[in-house]
Amino acid sequence: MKVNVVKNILDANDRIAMENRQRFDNNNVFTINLMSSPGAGKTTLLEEMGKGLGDNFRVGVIEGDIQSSLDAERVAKAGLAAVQIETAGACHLDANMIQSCLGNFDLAELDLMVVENVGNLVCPAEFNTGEHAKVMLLSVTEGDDKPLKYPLMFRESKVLLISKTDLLPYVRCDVELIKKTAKGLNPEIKIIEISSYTGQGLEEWHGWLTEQITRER
Ligand SMILES: Nc1nc2c(ncn2[C@@H]2O[C@H](COP(=O)(O)OP(=O)(O)OP(=O)(O)O)[C@@H](O)[C@H]2O)c(=O)[nH]1
Ligand SMILES: [Mg+2]
Repeated sequence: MKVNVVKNILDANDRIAMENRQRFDNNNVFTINLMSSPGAGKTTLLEEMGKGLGDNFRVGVIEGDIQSSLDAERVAKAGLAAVQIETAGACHLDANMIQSCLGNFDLAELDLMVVENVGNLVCPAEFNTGEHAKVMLLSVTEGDDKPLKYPLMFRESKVLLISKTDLLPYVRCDVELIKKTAKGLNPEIKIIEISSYTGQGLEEWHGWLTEQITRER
C-alpha cells in the first residue's frame, strides 16, 4: 500500500512534467534543471551566464529555495528574468511548483529557461520538472568521493560542471578521479571544469548551451 502511494505521487509528477515540457517545446524554450549541493556556485554561474549569453539570448530563471528571494534578486540584477519559488521546507522542486510559476513568464519571448533547484545533492535528482536536461555542479571543495557517495545526480545529469577550480591549489581534490567515477556511473555525461571567478570553462559551457538552444528553435 505504501509503495503504491509513492508510485502515484511520482506518476502525477511525471504527468505534470510532460505538460511543462510540452509548453517549453511549443515555445522553443530550451530548459535546464541546475542542481548541486548548497553553495557549489549555481547562482554565481547564472550571473556569469547573464554576461556571457545575455546579449544573444533571452534567459528566464526559476529560483528554488527553502526560504528567501536572495537568489532571484541576484540574477535579476544580472539582467535575467527571474521568479523565486519558496518551497517552505521542501528540499527540491517538483513539476507542479514549476507549472504554478510558468504564468509569470512570456515563454514566447524566451530562448532559455534555467531552473535553479534547491541546494541538495540528493532529492532534486529524483524529480523531473519537464526540463530538457539536468545539469549539475560539483565544487572542488566538496571532495572527490562524492560521485560514489551520491551517485543518482551523476547518473541523471547530461552535464557535470566541476566548479571553483580556482581553489584547486588550496584543497586536496583529484579532479581526474571525479571524472573517472562520474563517467563510470554515466558514460555519456559531458564534463567541463569551470570557475566563475576566473572564467575558466565558461566559453565551453556557453557553447554547449548555444548548441542546445539553436537545436530547440
Ligand atoms: N572560489 C570560488 N568561489 C565561488 C565560485 N563560484 C561561486 N563561489 C562562491 O561560493 C559561494 C556560494 O555561491 P552561490 O553561487 O551562492 O552558490 P549556490 O549554489 O547558488 O548556493 P545555494 O543556492 O545556496 O545552493 C559564494 O561565496 C560565491 O562567491 C568560484 O568559481 N570560485
Ligand atoms: Mg543559489
